[in-house]
Amino acid sequence: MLVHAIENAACEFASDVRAGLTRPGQKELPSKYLYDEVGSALFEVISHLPEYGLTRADARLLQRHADEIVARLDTPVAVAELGCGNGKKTRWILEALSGRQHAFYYPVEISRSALVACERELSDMDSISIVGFEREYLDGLLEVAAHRQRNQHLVVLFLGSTIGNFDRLAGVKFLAEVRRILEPGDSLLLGTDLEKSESQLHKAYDDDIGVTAAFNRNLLARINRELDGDFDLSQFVHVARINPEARSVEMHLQSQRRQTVHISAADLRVEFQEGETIWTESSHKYSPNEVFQIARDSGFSCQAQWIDDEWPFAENLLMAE
Ligand code: AVJ
Repeated sequence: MLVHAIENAACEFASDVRAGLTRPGQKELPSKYLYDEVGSALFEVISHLPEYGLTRADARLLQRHADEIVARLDTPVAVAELGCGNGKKTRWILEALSGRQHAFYYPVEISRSALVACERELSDMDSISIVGFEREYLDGLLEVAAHRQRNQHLVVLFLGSTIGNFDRLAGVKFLAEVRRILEPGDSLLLGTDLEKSESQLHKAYDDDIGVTAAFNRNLLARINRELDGDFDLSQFVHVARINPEARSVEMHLQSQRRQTVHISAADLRVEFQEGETIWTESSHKYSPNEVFQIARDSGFSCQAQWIDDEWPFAENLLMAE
């Protein structure tokens, strides 16, 4: 059974890689594949870099305002989290909640290593029961909702500005799908990284010691490891590009010369021109007001917003209408 599931996952990775690298025009790879065991560990390091203040701002806001956030939730409430990472930031919310009630916490995470780390990190909290789901976000949330007890509310945590990986339209569509799984009175705590200067953004996504570059290039190494590829890593460099129209930062991997790459398990042979890139991730940035509009467009209303005073980042509490 387990072997079967793993084979399917490899197969999906292979078909997504094939689709992304054979597209006409801009080649691309889905950013969710950045987070294998190595990638998750590298992201953890990124979150400690002085240039990348996003994760620390998120954690600061949760620590400072946890009581106020929790006081605004209808009770009794169960907590679901989309993409829990290592679980450290979530502790503040769970601690504030555990003063009021025993609570269930349902992390939904595609990275098994992150899920295990999160469960371990939070296992000391006596009044919290943890049930993890190794699933895609919406599949996991559907299961959480199916386990819901009568008159129990749900609060969904979607932290760290993961929403920014979607382009704006797809982000609203995604939140609308989350909304459809919820009931009126449920809530969504949404972390959004805010607009900042181009130089600050550029440094955040192309740090001096090259951790973000390693994080990005690990995707090619992962293809080599898992799909029997022959990417020559010395011939691809990390590029962070500001996209002013989209108000996003894009990560690309740029081919340093004309070359051909073979990926056996995807039955694929790909040609790269000199200077051609693979687009691996977008991180959209938001204005504080825009979040209120996004909330309305997806069937929520934004009840409260907290903004960090060191790094422009907002925690937004949305209520399902
Ligand atoms: C975890 C998706 C929020 O977009 O800022 C960090 C990932 N990429 N550095 C982000 C990331 C490059 C991060 N998110």
